[in-house]
Amino acid sequence: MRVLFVYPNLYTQMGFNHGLASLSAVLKQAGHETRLVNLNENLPPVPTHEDLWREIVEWGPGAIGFSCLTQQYRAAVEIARFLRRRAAEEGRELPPLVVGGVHPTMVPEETMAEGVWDHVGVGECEDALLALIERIERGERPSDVPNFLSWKDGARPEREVAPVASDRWIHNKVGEFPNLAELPIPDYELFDVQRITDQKHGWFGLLSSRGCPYRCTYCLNHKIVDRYHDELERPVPDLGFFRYRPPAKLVEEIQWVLARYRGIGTFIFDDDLFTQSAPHAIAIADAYREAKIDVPFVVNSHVKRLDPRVAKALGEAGCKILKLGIESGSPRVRKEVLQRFMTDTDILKTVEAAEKNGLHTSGFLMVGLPYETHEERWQTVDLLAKSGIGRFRTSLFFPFPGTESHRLALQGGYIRPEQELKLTDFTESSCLDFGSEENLFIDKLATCMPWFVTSRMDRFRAAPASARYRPWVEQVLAMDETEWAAFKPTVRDVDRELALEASRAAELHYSIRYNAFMGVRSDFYLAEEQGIEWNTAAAKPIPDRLRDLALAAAADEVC
Ligand code: B12
Ligand code: SF4
Repeated sequence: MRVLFVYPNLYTQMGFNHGLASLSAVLKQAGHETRLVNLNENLPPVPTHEDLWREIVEWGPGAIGFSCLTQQYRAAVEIARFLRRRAAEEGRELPPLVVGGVHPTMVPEETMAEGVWDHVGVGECEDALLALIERIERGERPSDVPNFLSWKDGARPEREVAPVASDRWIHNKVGEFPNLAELPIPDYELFDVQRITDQKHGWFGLLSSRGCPYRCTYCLNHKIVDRYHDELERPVPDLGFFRYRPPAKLVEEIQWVLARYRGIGTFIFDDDLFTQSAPHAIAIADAYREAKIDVPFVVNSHVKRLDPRVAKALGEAGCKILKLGIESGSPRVRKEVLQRFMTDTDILKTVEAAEKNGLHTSGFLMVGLPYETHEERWQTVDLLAKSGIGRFRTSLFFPFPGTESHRLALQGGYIRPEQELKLTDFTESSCLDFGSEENLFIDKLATCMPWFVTSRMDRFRAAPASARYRPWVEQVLAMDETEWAAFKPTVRDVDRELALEASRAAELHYSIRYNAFMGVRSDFYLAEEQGIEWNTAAAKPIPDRLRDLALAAAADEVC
């Protein structure tokens, strides 16, 4: 049967979607045909709703599958409503509309109550979607396929129904997690991967494992585990949540990818927690090195899960960046609000251990957390300054529906509902309200975090750049709302100037690089700008390295 996927990936990062690629590979392996309509403004021309309708009429799929995260969900509903209207106008029968992905998984009842979907997929759906498609192909209107919420007897209502009206649909239990050792290579060809890779300057996402043992309140994993635990009626360790692709299969996939696409400069392992199992991480790193894959890579790690042997194996295999969730510098907030049980010492030691092995460290931060005091926000700045981390990515906290953090934020009265619905991207503004003064401070902090951190580095070690950045931070802090609104658009230009002056003076600092929310340590970005391997440069002490780099930068300017 023909299955048309729709990825309403609007107003967000462009890209590839591992879930859709995996679903498509499984369907194709079973003899079905798939196509994708990928909606992203970075991949113009963006197909219009009419284009999508034409594709449906001309290609004649037997089912249409939407995949969405939360911020893409409203766009998906709008498209689905359009298709229903269009089909009615032309008197055509619309194939079943199926939706899956993170958002439907988190709030399946709400999604079903929308009244627009025929089937709502929950959790990992490789086996489930195949089963559903085969039943639809046989002319059935199934309502008993695991992982799906489906209308009783296929009787979808004409309009939205209250979520409590669940007597109208069947909420089937989830099936087992798919076995990654048996899944085919993801269907990269579903996407225009070459174009995406070119646009992403050679960054290419891979997945070597699924699952994570932690229960951070802002992440989907606690909800997934609870659902599988309740519905499969097994203790959590027996659910088999953490799975990985066998190293040989992964290497085969990487070699296929390298032979097929040009210009791949860095692989990003998108696994939730690449270093979770030391034997797995070492086996992958060793297989990567032994296969002589000459492409640097990036992994997600965890402050409590970086075995020294893993750090060493990763460094030797060509790992360039090791990402760590830090989120808040306040141990209280980490514990009570985020359920991240780690001390400041754990964070400092892991950063140090990684950098010692030539791994550039990258920290995820969330600014504007509920229940965080003003002083605790400054603790984040100080922890970063103290750690000397390689880079950090600052996001404004956004509580995703269905997570514990959403419940907490709601309970504390922090959420502005109209903002929550409006936001398509949480890098630009927050949907939480802390009062106008604190909201202003949070915006300044999120925008100028590299300046804040640089200005406090001399609290922990000799750091001449702190004196250079401090007056700017003071100036920013003194601005009222109007002054800040006028100054904010100039921040990146000012940052360039400041960074240039600090580099000329060989002063270690953080600068806004790559995008508006990334602060990068100067020894790394200067090495990169000059085509010097940071890993090699890292062998020298930082002051020597900076002097070399500043000299080289000055020479470049003269030329
Ligand atoms: C890799 C990743 C990325 C990658 C690639 C994103 C992608 N779309 O694939 C990049 C770096 C680009 C990225 C960016 C972002 N991400 Co991200 N990302 C992840 C991560 C770590 C893994 C996703 C993954 O590949 N999982 C494995 C695959 C196999 O699972 P899957 O995609 O969910 O698909 C399965 C099911 O959902 C289902 N399914 C999926 N589609 C469909 C369709 C149908 C019809 C059916 C039946 C089933 C179905 O079956 C699939 C196969 O098992 C997740 C965390 C996680 N564990 O999921 C966060 C996560 C998805 N990201 C998240 C966020 C917030 C973002 C950003 C908004 C961050 C930002 N501020 O920019 C952007 C959004 C970009 C975008 N539009 O995708 C959140 C989403 C939360 C939410 N409620 O929406 C997550 C869940 C992390 C979290 N905080 O909990 N991300
Ligand atoms: S460690 Fe990362 S992936 Fe695991 S639950 Fe926490 S946020 Fe999610």
